[in-house]
Amino acid sequence: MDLLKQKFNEKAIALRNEISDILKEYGDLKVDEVKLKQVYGGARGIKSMVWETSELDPIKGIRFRGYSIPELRDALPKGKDGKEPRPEGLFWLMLVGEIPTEDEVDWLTQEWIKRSKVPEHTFKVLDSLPPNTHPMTQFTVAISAMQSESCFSQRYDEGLSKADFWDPTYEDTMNLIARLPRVAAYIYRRSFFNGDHIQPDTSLDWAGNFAHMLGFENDDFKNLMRLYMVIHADHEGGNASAHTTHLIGSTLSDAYLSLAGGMNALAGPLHGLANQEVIRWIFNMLDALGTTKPTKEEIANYVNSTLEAGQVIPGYGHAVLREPDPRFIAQKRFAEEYIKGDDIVEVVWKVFDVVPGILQELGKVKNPWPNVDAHSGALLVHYGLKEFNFYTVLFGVSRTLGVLSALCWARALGFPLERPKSVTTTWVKQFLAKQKEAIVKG
Ligand code: HAX
Repeated sequence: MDLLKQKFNEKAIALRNEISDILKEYGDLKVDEVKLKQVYGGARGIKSMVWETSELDPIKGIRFRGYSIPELRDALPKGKDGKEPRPEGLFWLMLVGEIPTEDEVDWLTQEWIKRSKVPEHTFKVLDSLPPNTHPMTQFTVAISAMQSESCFSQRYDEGLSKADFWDPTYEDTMNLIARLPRVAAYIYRRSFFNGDHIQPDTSLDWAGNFAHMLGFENDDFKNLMRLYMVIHADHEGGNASAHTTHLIGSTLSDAYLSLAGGMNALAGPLHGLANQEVIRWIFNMLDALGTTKPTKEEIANYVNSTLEAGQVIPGYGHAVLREPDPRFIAQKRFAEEYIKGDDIVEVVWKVFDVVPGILQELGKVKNPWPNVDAHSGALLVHYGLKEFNFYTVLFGVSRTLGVLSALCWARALGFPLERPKSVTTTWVKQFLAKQKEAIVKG
């Protein structure tokens, strides 16, 4: 058993015992109350699942095992030039709750290289799709196609004890993460470069090699990929891609099928696809205004016309956050350090000055601030990655780190099938009638 797997198993056994004791003593304690507006309102804020790898605070934003993004940037082992954190380190942290050493991260890079061979039929399946198929569709098709390699599914068929569910889930997780950069790069090159594919460079780290296979050799772009893969990796359990992966996983679908479902959720414009929508919206605005340097007044007019057309401003708002997203701030910091003065980045910052005030004035938007997707496109465009409909695939590769480490935990802790209760509006009316009756009776 490899060191990471062994560490994970030890931590999991300890936590499983702790949870069992907690539930024995406190299992009947109430942790939440559910209001009718939450029942109709997308279950916002209802505490109803456990997610060990990260936690989201409305004000402070995301914490990965207690570490904020700036703290991670300091604490995690870095890429070649020592600037941006390597996603391998974040995966280690999410999985076992410890900041890894440089050697441990190097080991993980090597381990993923060893596991990175994508089954040949995956490419054939991809090649059978029209090249203009949306890259997210190609991505989920490829993940599903690789399911034929699932260790969990194979061992379950052979007869697997519940106590061992975590073991092949760990193997599936490691294999998937190792292979997805190649799959994503293959989709990119077939969709936009006539299938002129680039072979992996095994001397590079996971994110550096991903950048290389996409066709970007610039060291700063490799740094961007390291940062991008870190900040998009996890956002606690309730977001749509995480929750979908978790829900599907709870049926004991393997990591491939669970992840494919999660990625389909990520492909919605209110979630991960917003990164494509933001940059499109910005370029449409610049086209409409006929300038690459719009004034704040011009931006405000365009924002109002989008709202008047009954559309949302992509990249703004969040179901949980109530302050600017630290992932937006991390990308702003990157832009300030690496590419200050870029026209599109300047536009993103001006939009940031203008949009919150307008959304606040609408009076209904709970969070007028930018989210992660408001900035990412401008950085990618700067380095020449201008195929907007590929952006969510980058998000997806990163998000896999979080949702699959969480799936390992769900298996190790023996979480049951997820099955919340639904009600009908008839039930709601009867419930209200009984409440009124009770009030009248006094
Ligand atoms: N522009 C215009 N109106 C907005 C808005 C925005 N950016 N954000 C919220 N609103 C509106 C909602 O549409 C809703 O209007 P109605 O009552 O008329 O339906 C109202 O404000 C209240 O919504 P909310 O409670 O503030 O927000 P929700 O929790 O319901 O939704 C969303 C959160 C992220 C879906 C929402 O803010 C949105 O649509 N934003 C734009 C799309 C986007 O950027 N999505 C990416 C989010 C981050 C993410 O998951 N990345 O992957």
